Formats: sequence, C-alpha cells, structure tokens
Amino acid sequence: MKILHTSDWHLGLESWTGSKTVDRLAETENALRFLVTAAKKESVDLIIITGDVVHNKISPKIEALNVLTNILAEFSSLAPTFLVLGNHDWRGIKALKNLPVKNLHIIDSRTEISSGEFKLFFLPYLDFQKTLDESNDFAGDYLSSVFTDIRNNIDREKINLLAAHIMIEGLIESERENSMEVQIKASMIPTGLDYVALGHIHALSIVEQSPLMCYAGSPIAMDFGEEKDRKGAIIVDFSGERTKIRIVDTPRKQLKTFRKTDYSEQSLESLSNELKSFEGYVRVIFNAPPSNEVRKYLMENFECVKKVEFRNEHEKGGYQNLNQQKFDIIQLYQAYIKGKYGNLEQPMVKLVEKLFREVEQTEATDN
Ligand SMILES: [Mn+2]
Repeated sequence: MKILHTSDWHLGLESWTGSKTVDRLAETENALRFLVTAAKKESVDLIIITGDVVHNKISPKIEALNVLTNILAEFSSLAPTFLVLGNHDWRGIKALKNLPVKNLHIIDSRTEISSGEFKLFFLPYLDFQKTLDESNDFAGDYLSSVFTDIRNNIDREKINLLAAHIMIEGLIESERENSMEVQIKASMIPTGLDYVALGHIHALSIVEQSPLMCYAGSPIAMDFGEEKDRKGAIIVDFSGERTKIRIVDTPRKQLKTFRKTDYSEQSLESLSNELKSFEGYVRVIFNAPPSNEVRKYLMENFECVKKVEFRNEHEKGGYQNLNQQKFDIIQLYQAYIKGKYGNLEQPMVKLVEKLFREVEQTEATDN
C-alpha cells in the first residue's frame, strides 16, 4: 500500500507584483504534471492533498481553476483522491463536492472516512476567526476533543492516516510566526496513526518520527524566503514492517539571492557576469544605502532579476520589519479606539483584525 502526499499548490500565484510580475501558473502546472506521472509510475493506492491548492481565496483566476480541475481529474483517475481545504482555498471549491466525479473527495470539515485498506481522518484549516469569536480556550478545547476522537476511533485493522492543514508549533522562526494563528503541539497528535500528512508550511519537512508526520510543502519555491527549501511531494509506503517515505523532487525554477556589500563598478561587473548566465529568478541584496540608479540598471538589464533590496547592516532583515508593521497596525488601531471611545471596543478591533487577515491571506505568499 502506497500513497502520494502533495500540498500547497497555490495555483494562480503571481510573484513580485510590485516590481516585475511573474505568473507562476505554468511552472506550478509543470511540477504537478510531473507528480501525476510519478503517482502513475508508483501505482499509488491513494492521493492526499493537504490544502491551499488555490492561491487567491477571493476571485481566483479562471486559468488557475482550469489547471486545478484538470490535475484533480488526472489524480482521481489514478486512485481515490482526497483534498482537505486550507486557509488560502477559494470557498467555491466546495461546489466541486457536488460533481459526481468518481474518486474525488473534497473535505471542508473535520471528518473520518474508511476507504479500502485505509482509515482516514481529516482536519481542514481552523478559521482563526472562530477562535476570536469564542473564548480564548476555544481552539485548544476543540483540538483536544478532535484528537481524543481520533485516538478513540483508530482502526487497528487498517492503515490510519490524518490529513490536516495546520501549523505545528515551533517550526517557524518566531519572527515569521503569526500571533493570530492557531498552532498545535506535535505531541498532541495520537501516536497510533501510521502517517500524518500536513499542509501549510511550504518547505518539505519531516516533523516527527512517531507518529511519522510530514509537511509535503509546495511544489515550487514561491518566494526568495523558500529558495533553500526542498520542493516536491512524498510517497509513503506502508508495505514493510515500518512505514517508509521517499521524496519526489519536482522540476522548478531556481530562486537565488545574491548578496553584495557595495555597488562599486567592480562589484556590479562581477554581479553582471553571474546574472548573465543565470536561469531562474534572482533577488539582489546590497548592504548599502538605497540607489535608484543601481536598482533600475539591474531590473532593466537582467530579465532574471525580480527584486533589488538595500539593507542597513544594523537592521536584522526584511521579514522582521514587515511583521513589526503588521503588528503595529492593530496596536495603532487599538490605541485609536481607546482614545476615541475611552475604552477598548473589542468587537471593532476584532472586525479590523479579521479584514486585515483577509487582505493578508489573499495577497501574501506566506503559507
Ligand atoms: Mn496554508
């Protein structure tokens, strides 16, 4: 018995829209077609997709939906295919549930299904809004009841799988952590499961050995923060005594950051030589004061250059500044409300947080 675990396709992603827009659909489709071929060659018994198949939660592009339905049809022609929804997924995907397509299952709620040799447990993304509306303990209480249920319903005669779109605590550096996000401890997940298929984090990674727990990651590198990630999908083989995994690496564009300490003539010349032969997408970071001229020169003369940044040595880096900004917007709004009404009107703050998150999830390439 073998399964293919893939995740976070983010179909319809456009990268670097502020400077040089690149439509990543063809690249993603190519990687996914490669996975379809791999699933066929391996003759897998089951295909698990752990969410975020579409990048834009609101008004995804028709082209992206065309690729989505084609790939889902191809996978489901090979084996029963289960898609558990993530935070990016367009709500309209649920409508696909109504189509009588054999072997395709769209999962939008916490559920359990027996399929052949498999007992499948599903946990779609937990809407953070729910946890804001309810008491603070809502997420924790809900999750412990979910895991108790799963523990009680494990079928010893079958292969037990959990497929979830969720953030496991402690995997992402604190500066990229989202304070609003529901996170779970890996230790909460029942050990009786034979495999835990995770989605949400874009780097293919093995989280735990017992139970065996992996993020399949995205099939392509979505942004420069992911340039060193392993990208692909996971074949899980249950035929031996111990569950074995094998990684299928996907064909994709290389993303690379070039770091330079200055933009002297010499430094620019050596950079130009490197860029001339580079195939893929490039970000250049200068540890020097901003120069529009240098930025323009690189952006206009080298097709591969998608981003030029200037950083101050003493600053820690872009992400932290960005996150700081995000955090401050809510704080500033709270201060404003306090000043205007004398006390903190929580419902108003929550509404702004909700809207802010919606915009963020539609535009950001994060997870
Ligand atoms: Mn996600």
